[in-house]
Amino acid sequence: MYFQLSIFVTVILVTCHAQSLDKCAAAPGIPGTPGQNGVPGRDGRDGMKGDTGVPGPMGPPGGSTGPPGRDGLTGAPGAPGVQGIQGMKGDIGLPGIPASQDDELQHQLVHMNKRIKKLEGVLFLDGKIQHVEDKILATNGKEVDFKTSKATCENVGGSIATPMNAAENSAILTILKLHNRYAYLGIIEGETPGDFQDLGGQHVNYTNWRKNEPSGKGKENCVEMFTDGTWNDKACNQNRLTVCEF
Ligand SMILES: [Ca+2]
Repeated sequence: MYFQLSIFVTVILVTCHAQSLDKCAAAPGIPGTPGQNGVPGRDGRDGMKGDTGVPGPMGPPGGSTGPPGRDGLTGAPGAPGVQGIQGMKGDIGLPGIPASQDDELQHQLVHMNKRIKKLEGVLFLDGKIQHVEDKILATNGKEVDFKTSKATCENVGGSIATPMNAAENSAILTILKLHNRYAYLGIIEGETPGDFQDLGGQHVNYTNWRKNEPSGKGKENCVEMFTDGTWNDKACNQNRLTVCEF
């Protein structure tokens, strides 16, 4: 081995010696042995804070109870409770003063009556009402059939005008003359032709038929008043002035 290496070096030297020094390339040396490891470097600076890790698995049973959690959200209102039992009747109060001896009450009643009379006077002056004894008669000025006229009066707490005597007949007549219209009365024919009754089913004692009336013989079941105050039996589907009594 050593012999071969010597020959190789000799050949190189001879070859190089025979040429110009400028063109003679140096031969690579033999690699040295590896150096020893240096001492460890210093620790670097702390890195940035990492993200929160996922929760770990539940631990084994046997640990102590943790502190109470925070209150939850307010729940929806519950259903109404059942009605309670009615309470016992209370004691009777002390007796009051009889109305006739209550000066304050009597004073108020007198004042109210005067006030109502004044209002009636205002309405009467304008032809809005007629009053006879305890009845007040009024019209809305509209002409409708008997059924509608009857309902109109009942809807306002009255009833269709029904004269019980000559004075009431005259009061209704006053309204008819003011409007120059006929009106149905609160009188209808019963099951027996010629038997006319008030709306309560009672046979009427007072009547004021025109000559030769009633003439319908069961065919004209309503009663109208003419503008002279006389009556005529008539079909119920005509349009007549609504006159109510209260
Ligand atoms: Ca008739």
